[in-house]
Amino acid sequence: MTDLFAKLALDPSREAMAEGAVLLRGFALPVEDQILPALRSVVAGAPFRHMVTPGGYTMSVAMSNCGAAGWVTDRSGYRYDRKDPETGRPWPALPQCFLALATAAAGEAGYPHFRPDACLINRYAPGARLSLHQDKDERDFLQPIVSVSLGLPATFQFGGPNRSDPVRKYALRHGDVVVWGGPSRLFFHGVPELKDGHHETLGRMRINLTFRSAL
Ligand SMILES: O=C(O)CCC(=O)C(=O)O
Ligand SMILES: [Mn+2]
Repeated sequence: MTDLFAKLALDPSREAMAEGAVLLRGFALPVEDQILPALRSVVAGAPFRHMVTPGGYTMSVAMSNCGAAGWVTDRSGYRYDRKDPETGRPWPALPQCFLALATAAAGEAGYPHFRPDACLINRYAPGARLSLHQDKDERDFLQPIVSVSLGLPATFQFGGPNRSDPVRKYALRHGDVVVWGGPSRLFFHGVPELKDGHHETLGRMRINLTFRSAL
């Protein structure tokens, strides 16, 4: 048992998902009053849009970004771009409370040196989904991914290094944070179709923030 696994065994709000991957239940709840207004101001400057994959498929998840770089896709490929292609302007800065939440979650999961420079913001309406994929457009795979769930609950599928590996399913709720890095940094993951429902603060949607060290 690694030190991290030993520590997790003592705390019921922490679930080990794989080596290097941990689910921190409710970790964002104490700061949701800061996160939600900051999110509103980010998306006022960089509105949600449905991007197109290189294969020509329009994604069901609407996306925006903040930070020094943003993840984008279009017919020419997937990449990080310092400018929002919709506005031609730099993405809104990473709010201080986003940075504090992401670095605290990473520290809790055993990655004390994580300094994200990109935050992809996903908005799922009922029926939206994100098929199984790896996060592999970042430059430094030694840095983890920190993923914050807000609003409607979702199922998170977390597999292994190959697309065909079996997936485990986790019910992610408002305020949950998943961190994966180290041996599981490139593990396949995805979100099947969001079920309809109503969340008391966000209504009929799920928002996910994923923090990356991209540049
Ligand atoms: O919405 C989620 O929980 C996962 C999002 C994700 O995997 C991504 O944005 O790359
Ligand atoms: Mn991903």
